Amino acid sequence: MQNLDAVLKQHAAQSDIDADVARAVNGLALAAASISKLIRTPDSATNLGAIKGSANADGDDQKALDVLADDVITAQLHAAGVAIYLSEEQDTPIPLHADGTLIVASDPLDGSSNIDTNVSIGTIFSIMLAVGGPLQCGRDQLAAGFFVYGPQTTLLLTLGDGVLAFQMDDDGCFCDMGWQVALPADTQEFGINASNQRHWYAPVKAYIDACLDGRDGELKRNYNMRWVGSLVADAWRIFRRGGVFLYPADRRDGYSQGRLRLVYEANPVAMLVEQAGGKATNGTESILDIQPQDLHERVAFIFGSMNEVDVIIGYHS
Ligand code: FDP
Repeated sequence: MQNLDAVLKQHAAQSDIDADVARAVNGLALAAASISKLIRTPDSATNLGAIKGSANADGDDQKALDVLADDVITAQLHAAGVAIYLSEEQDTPIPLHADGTLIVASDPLDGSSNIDTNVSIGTIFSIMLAVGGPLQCGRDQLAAGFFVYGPQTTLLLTLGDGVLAFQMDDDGCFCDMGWQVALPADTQEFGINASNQRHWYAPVKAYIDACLDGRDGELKRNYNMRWVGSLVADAWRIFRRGGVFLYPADRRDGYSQGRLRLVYEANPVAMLVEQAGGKATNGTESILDIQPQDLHERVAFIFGSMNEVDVIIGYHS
């Protein structure tokens, strides 16, 4: 059992690029410790869920904590020598160091609509080589992960060879959680925002109908449903005990490619999923094989236990 510092030290010894990756991950861990502290500190004068008045690049309302988290991450990535920062909160790439070797993409505060509700929220990140430019396939990621600010502050991390789980202690140190992160291939648990049912396209509607039919339906087994409404919280549960997550494309205006963002939400989660033995798709194509055309583009996102994702892909073909 090793804490994050030891893992990063070993990684850094492998090559110059790995050393830069280790510095970037360390910077993100420092940022996460600060964000976690901000969230936990009682301060009636600071309403972290207050709308800041402007919408972000994607048209979502920016909350005070979105902006604070983005500032903290920018500062840490600058200190870590990163070349370019891609953020959900910024319209365009932020150049940090012309001679840096890495790009870091991040959703600084995922689950913003849950800030005021004391429900788990998080920070998602993806690390790529700077030479590839901002729009790279997820397959090219060097490392990826997400922090969850919940009852525990945690980190799921892949450096390209499996997935590690850490929990932050009171000193801001990320300690190995002592479990093997491996997604069970089978599951009978799905997560989807069912209020959008009337907008879904036929494949997703048919799959969820079959789940709800339970043992009497064509899938011939009973299902349970869980939906937190924070991607990081739903993903953490799925890494822990299996399941599938669906945020599909639907007929609503602005949802023709789903809701979640490819570059800094779906790609990092998909890399973790594949590294843990699961599968991530838009229904027809592997998330990690999609070539992004735009920094803030959305993607239909389905991931989780391999065999169940294959069932959902079957409904799309
Ligand atoms: P949020 O808008 O609160 O930041 O990333 C966007 C996200 O949350 C995900 O964390 C979450 O899974 C999804 O949106 C929830 O969307 P719905 O409210 O449409 O269900």
